Amino acid sequence: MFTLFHKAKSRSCSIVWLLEELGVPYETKAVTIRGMDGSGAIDPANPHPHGKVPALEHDGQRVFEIAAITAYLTDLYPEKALAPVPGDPLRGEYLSWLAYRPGVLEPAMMMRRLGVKHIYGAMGWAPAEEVEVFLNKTLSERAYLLGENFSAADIATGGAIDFLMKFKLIGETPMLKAYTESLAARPAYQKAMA
Ligand SMILES: N[C@@H](CCC(=O)N[C@@H](CS)C(=O)NCC(=O)O)C(=O)O
Repeated sequence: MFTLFHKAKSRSCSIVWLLEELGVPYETKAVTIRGMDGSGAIDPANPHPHGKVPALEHDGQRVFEIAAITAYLTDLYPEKALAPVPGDPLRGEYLSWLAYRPGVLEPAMMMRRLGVKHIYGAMGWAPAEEVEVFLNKTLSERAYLLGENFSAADIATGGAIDFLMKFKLIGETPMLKAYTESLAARPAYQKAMA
């Protein structure tokens, strides 16, 4: 059994969506998180070291960070075909897209919103406009991040594009809109967001 430490309308919805796509049994434990103004405190019931969501417990293991949880779960269920297995020619691309969300996409968009000047070489991500060009070009060439088939990369990083667009943190283009609409049409997405 998986226990997901979760908060509605937060990033942990990505993992609810993934668990629904996998169709495996899980339970959610609602936790509280600190507010954007710094109010509140780390919920002691949450195993995440910084009191964030999502965090997952499974067989005595603690897994935190969406990218890590996504890789952990898809590795456990290769037969669900939501991710290329080690040795598959798309494996490297898959892992790259998992890392892209927290390592490039989110910081680039957040820093732009906060008005922080991009510093090449110092910052570990590309400027927001360059990230937008790359994502639009990628999705003009293929239906999903890995090609013509949906994968868990579309949940982790595609889900972030969806989330960033809702909050107007990333430019809405016909390409990104069509892509996120195709994700939102999935029954597992709808169940998770409800
Ligand atoms: N890098 C983390 C981000 C997790 C995260 O920041 N979650 C937010 C909710 S959307 C949170 O828990 N915020 C509370 C806090 O920062 O204390 C991941 O990808 O899992």
